[in-house]
Amino acid sequence: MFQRILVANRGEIALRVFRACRELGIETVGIFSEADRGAAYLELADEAYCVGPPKVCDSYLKIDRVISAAEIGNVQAIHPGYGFLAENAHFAEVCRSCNIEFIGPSHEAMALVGDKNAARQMARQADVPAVPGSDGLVSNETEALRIAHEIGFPVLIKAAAGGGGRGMRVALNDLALKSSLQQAQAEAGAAFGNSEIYLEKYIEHPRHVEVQILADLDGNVVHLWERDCTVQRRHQKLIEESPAPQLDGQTRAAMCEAAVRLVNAANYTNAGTVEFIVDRQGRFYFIELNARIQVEHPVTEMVTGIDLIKAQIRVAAGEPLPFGQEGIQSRGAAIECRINAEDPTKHFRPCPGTIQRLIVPGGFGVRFDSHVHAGYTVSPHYDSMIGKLIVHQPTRQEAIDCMQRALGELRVEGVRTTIPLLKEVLAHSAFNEGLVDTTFIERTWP
Ligand code: MV4
Repeated sequence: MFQRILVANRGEIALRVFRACRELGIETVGIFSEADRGAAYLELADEAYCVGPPKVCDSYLKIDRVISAAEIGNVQAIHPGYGFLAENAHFAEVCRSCNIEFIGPSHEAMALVGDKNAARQMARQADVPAVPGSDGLVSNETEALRIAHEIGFPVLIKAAAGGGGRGMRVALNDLALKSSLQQAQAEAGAAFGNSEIYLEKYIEHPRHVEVQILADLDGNVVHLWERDCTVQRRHQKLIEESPAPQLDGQTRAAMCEAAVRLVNAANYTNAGTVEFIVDRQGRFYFIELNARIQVEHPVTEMVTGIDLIKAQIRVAAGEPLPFGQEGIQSRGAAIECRINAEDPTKHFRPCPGTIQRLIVPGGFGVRFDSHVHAGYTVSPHYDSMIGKLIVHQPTRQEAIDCMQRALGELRVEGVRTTIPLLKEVLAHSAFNEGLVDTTFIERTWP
């Protein structure tokens, strides 16, 4: 097992990894930018090094500085968290070349699943349902029009190097497809340095359901059931839950088994999330494989009782998974609300500033993962999430009631937050009936 781990991240996920390491008896090295110097959560690391000025491109994303901190800190492994360098295959490769374990998949598997077209091809080979669409990349108009007529409009043009909602354009007819094609290729080239695109049938008003996976270095792959992340705005998730409401047992089992097949086919190891969309007829389609631990991992931890961060560290240290598939039961219902320092009345404009007063809820089945405290200044340099409120109860209704009670207790004074909107969503009949789709927020709160 590792003696020391560097956590190449900040905020609540850095704190989450510090905590898991402390419990495993592993020392931790933190990194911080000038904007995070002195932040309270860094005190929970054994030591911490400054990697640069506030801007992420000059600090948290500077591979040479992160590696230097790892060398100075004399660590055996690096946990990347999510975002930042978590899905940067080059960073994972640099770690390996410096004899530092990267706590995540191999850089080969990361690069493979990072190519959304290659991942789609692999899904089809692994008999995982993919959205009807092109059989590989599409380069010219003629080909695109032929495929569009085969699958029917509307179609989605997707960038192979995109993902997470980036590099996607909907085309409703031939004319739109012709003009969107060039624009999509140009945008993808500019944004990702890779203008390759592919086509998919646009599944309208889908639900967004993802399956948590863990795979060790001995070829054991298990799923830890699903999370429904449909309540989101502009690809920013607001509420996540498990089990997914309105998903019948057969579909759930088929989706989880498909996720395991795909992870096996990709030779993927450590934690990952296989993302699907579900259409209104209840059919599910593979979309992409996220090669990182996700913000919403606590939802799965609550219903399965498994600490995913500890599991990641153990797998990276070469330990076999301590459980088989039959040992992973999902119990009760868990919901997570992301608490962002944003103003819902001003188009979710980020609201940096100093938290004057913080009152955190508690009680049976309530968890609050956050790095903030009274006096903490929310920086404008980083994303606006200041914490995650998670509840776990025997049933979904009790979880909703518990979340409403906990949101009622949560006080964040000094910055505007998404708490008022979250309360409204949880009170909405469509949410209570589990009948929302990915356009719910934009449609209901235009
Ligand atoms: C789709 C889709 C509908 N049809 N693909 C969004 C980001 C990435 N995770 C994949 N995503 C989607 N891919 C096809 N063929 C719907 C989504 C989608 C979505 C799209 C627009 C607005 C919000 C969305 C939220 C989740 C998924």
